[in-house]
Amino acid sequence: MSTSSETDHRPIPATAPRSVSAPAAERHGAAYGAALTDTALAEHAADVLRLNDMGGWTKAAPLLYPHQWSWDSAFVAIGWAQVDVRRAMTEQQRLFEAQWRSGMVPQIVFNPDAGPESYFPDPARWACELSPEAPIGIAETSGLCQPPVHAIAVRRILEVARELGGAELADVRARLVDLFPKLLAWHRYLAENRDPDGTGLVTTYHPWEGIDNSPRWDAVLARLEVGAVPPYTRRDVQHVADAGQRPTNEHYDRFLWLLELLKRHRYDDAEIHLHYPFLVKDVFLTAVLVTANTALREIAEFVGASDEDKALIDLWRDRGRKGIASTVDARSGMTYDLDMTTGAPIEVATFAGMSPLIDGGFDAAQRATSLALFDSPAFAGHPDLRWRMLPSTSPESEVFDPRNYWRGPVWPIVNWLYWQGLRDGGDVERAEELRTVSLDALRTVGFAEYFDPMTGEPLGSAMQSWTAAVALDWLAS
Ligand code: 9WN
Repeated sequence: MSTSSETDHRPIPATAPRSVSAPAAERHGAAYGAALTDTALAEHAADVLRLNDMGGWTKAAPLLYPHQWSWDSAFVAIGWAQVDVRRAMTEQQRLFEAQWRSGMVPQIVFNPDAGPESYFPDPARWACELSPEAPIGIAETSGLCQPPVHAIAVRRILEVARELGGAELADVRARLVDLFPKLLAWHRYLAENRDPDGTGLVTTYHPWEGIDNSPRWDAVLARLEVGAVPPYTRRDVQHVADAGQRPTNEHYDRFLWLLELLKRHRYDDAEIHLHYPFLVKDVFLTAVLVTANTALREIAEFVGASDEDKALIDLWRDRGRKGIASTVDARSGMTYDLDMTTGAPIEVATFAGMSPLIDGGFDAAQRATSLALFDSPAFAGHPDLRWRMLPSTSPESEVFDPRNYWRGPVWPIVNWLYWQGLRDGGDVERAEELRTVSLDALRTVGFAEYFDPMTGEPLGSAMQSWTAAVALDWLAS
């Protein structure tokens, strides 16, 4: 498999040798081929993980993302579990070495060998040493976090280890005893520091906390009064075929202005909640935390955690479910984020609107409403979609843009989370259909970061680790 270009989404036929160079004309929209066998697809996916493997941790993508990203790393561990279960555990342990004292697991753990030009913003711009909570001397990180997929990943690792038994299971068990308190501290950070009023809803501070240029943030970003942002050079646009697949410069200025404000508050959660202009109760982040708590509860049982810890996890999970229920819009049935500055719901039709489907334990009637929306023409049931998968923004929305990042393209990892929630909630047939079409899509699109929902054109980075990882898990499930 060539590593020459991250925009090189060229096909790999079932019989192709690993290193081939393809003409530029083949780069986009080309098919791996529906005929690719499951074994060959799994082999190619494992190759992507090996290609991005930095020895104990995995780059999110070869060039665009040369560091360890938090939720990428969790998905990556889910993929590694199918290749090497011990390596999967190491992935999560390495990430948690960079955990902040507050419990926060940082969005990015920087590779000290990659150099300041490898990605922007770099550690100097983040200046995390301003916070007494940062892991100074241990790792250089960013000062934000991302959705807590980690306990979900660890539960999956445990499942695989249980199937393997023997030395593998013993190894995973020993390492889990060490990791469990760190996972608990991470969930405590989200449940307390990111929800000081105990609403059950997690506050997000920045688009970089996962869903970068989603139209969910447009109104909040638009009303920011952007002050002096120190000069910067974007690196991201150098690694994609065209800048139209990435956030605009206007958005980048706003992202960086928010970063300046976070630094002024020394990344202090209490101060941020009082004085900062981007505070959104995030339904997607919250729903992921709910299902991560469901997973953590199972892990707690396995490691023999105290009754007190188990009760705490139950409390966080139940509070999260209630929080999500409070965001359901009576008219549309969608769950909407809450803009804490105005107190108003953010009524934009994105994948986050069906968040009750992400955890199997949400109220059955609400799940039915969410599933009907999921399959409606507003989302996966839109007649022009190439595959019946969930696009990041509704194709019926006026802001839908099928090639721009989180404003329309399909993200396989998001579909993986919905697939898991459908399965766990008992919508087994729908889950199975989603798994099958997702694999069909990946056979054709390859392991692109995201793709055009209508044409299937691969977009963003090629050889994106987490896309390969979910393919491996879907193949094994
Ligand atoms: C900023 C690594 C990350 C993902 C995010 C995705 C994108 C980064 C960027 O890539 O964000 O974190 O530079 O655009 O939006 O979800 O974790 O894959």
